[in-house]
Amino acid sequence: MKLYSYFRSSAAYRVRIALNLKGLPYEMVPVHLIKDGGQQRKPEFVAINPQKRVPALELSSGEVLTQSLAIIEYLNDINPEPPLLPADALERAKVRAVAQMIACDIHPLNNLIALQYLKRQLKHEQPEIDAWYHHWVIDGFTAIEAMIAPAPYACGANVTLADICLVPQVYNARRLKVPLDKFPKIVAVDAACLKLPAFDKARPENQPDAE
Ligand SMILES: N[C@@H](CCC(=O)N[C@@H](CS)C(=O)NCC(=O)O)C(=O)O
Repeated sequence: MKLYSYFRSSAAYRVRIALNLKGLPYEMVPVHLIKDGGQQRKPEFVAINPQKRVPALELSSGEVLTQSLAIIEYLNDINPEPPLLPADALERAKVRAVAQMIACDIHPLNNLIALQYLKRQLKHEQPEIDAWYHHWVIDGFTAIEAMIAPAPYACGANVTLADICLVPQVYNARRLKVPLDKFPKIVAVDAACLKLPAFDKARPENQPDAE
């Protein structure tokens, strides 16, 4: 399999964690989201993912999957061990809720393309953009903090899709200097996850394209 990735992309980071947890080997194809006006906009990459975003996962069949949550659920379906979602339907819905709070509610407001639009098209100043970023992370993290009980992972004793989404979002928040002191549970889950080799190996700074 080939993973089209960018070291700082939190959506690609999620898929790297899942591939590592499943012990699946993959070839990394870096797509630099800034250099050359964004390599995701080059025709070669648009042919792979018309949405011009990473991650994209090319399977050995040549089929390409996009959208980190869809990719991770596919990997979980075809390689059930270790499970990334609980067997119980109620618990599974709770895990998906945390994952979607990050992937659907926080991340889209804060990802590169949204921040670039605020700056380039809407002409906002950097302090306003930083305030926007902080606002949506704090808003989302406040809700997640109330919903999780580290044990030691976000939804219990096993790593789930919730942790896979949370750790990259915490990385992102730290990089943009969001204060995390009001989120001790989130910080504890992040620390527990990063002790695992699958998470550690997926860290942005451990990627071949890291700068
Ligand atoms: N919902 C998508 C989000 C993918 C996404 O937005 N990726 C960002 C990087 S984290 C990207 O490629 N952005 C391209 C750009 O900013 O031009 C997923 O979960 O895969």
